[in-house]
Amino acid sequence: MDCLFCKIIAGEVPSHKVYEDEHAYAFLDIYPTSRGHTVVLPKEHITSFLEMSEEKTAELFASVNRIAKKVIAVTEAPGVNIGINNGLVAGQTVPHVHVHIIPRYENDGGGSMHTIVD
Ligand code: DGP
Repeated sequence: MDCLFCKIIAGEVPSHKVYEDEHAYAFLDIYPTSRGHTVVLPKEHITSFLEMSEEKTAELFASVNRIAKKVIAVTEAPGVNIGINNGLVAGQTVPHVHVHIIPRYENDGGGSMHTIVD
């Protein structure tokens, strides 16, 4: 499988790993939107969030919840965006489902996630 994120999980491509469990793997985004920007992936290769079962989704988001709490504890960010770019037109650049955890800081210049569709 020629998938960048599968290669990261396998250790064939280096990453700054921040978390790993049975179902999920997380690392720092190479192009961070903010300090502590983390990406969480299911270990099993799947391209679209919309193809995931409720069970797999629950497993992934249990890990996202755990990781987000740790990221916020470490960064002391007062807020966080948690989201998925699903599909090319939505900005998904890597075809392996991944959840962004983006710590947010006072006056960091970013808008809210719905700014784009308002
Ligand atoms: P998205 O645009 O939602 O598909 O986000 C993909 C993210 O993955 C993007 O913010 C940059 C990050 N990324 C892409 N390639 C690499 C890589 O090789 N290493 C790391 N750490 N992050 C990567």
